Amino acid sequence: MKKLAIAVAVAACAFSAQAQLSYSTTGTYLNSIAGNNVPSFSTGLLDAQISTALPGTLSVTFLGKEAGHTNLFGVYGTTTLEMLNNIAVGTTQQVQVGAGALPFRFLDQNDSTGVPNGGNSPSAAQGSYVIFGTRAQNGDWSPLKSYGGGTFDLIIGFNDGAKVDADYDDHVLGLSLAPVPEPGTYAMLLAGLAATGFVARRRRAA
Ligand SMILES: [Ca+2]
Ligand SMILES: [Ca+2]
Ligand SMILES: [Ca+2]
Repeated sequence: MKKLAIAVAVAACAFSAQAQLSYSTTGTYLNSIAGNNVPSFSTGLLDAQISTALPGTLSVTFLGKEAGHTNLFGVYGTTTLEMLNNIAVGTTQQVQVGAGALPFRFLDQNDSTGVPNGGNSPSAAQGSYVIFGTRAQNGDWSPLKSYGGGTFDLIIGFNDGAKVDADYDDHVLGLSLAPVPEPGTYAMLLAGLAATGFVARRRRAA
């Protein structure tokens, strides 16, 4: 019974270890983002593709904006989420997504400037987003996880189509994924448990 408990714990750990959103490093690192007010982060990875190894529930939290334009963050997964930048800070909504690249896009509703996940804006300024991060002394870059009392897998910010700045604070969001096991994952977990039980019984019999 002890071995069974250990097997379950190991399986659960292996599962939760995959519970984060990942990002490609093919985007452009911005080492100084001028005028970012919400939040006052200065380093970001531009237009990197965000993905997940597992399907699950994506939680999207609105962290704020400094923008005259109305911007929309949409996720078009198994279900749909559309969040504007004129709602109460701290609002969290959820959407179901499959495995792979997150099917999201930002859209500036005033001038129809926008960007999909991993889209590279030719201007690298208007209509693009960053993943906020920090740079260690050895040069390693890592994404920021917390802001405003919340903890997230990734924090992203959109620079909308207003051609006055590149501050990436026009629609700021915290993203977190809670994976939902696929039927195949349950089957593998059950098969593993059955095998563990079989070995335990044989040992007792011997
Ligand atoms: Ca600003
Ligand atoms: Ca702004
Ligand atoms: Ca801006």
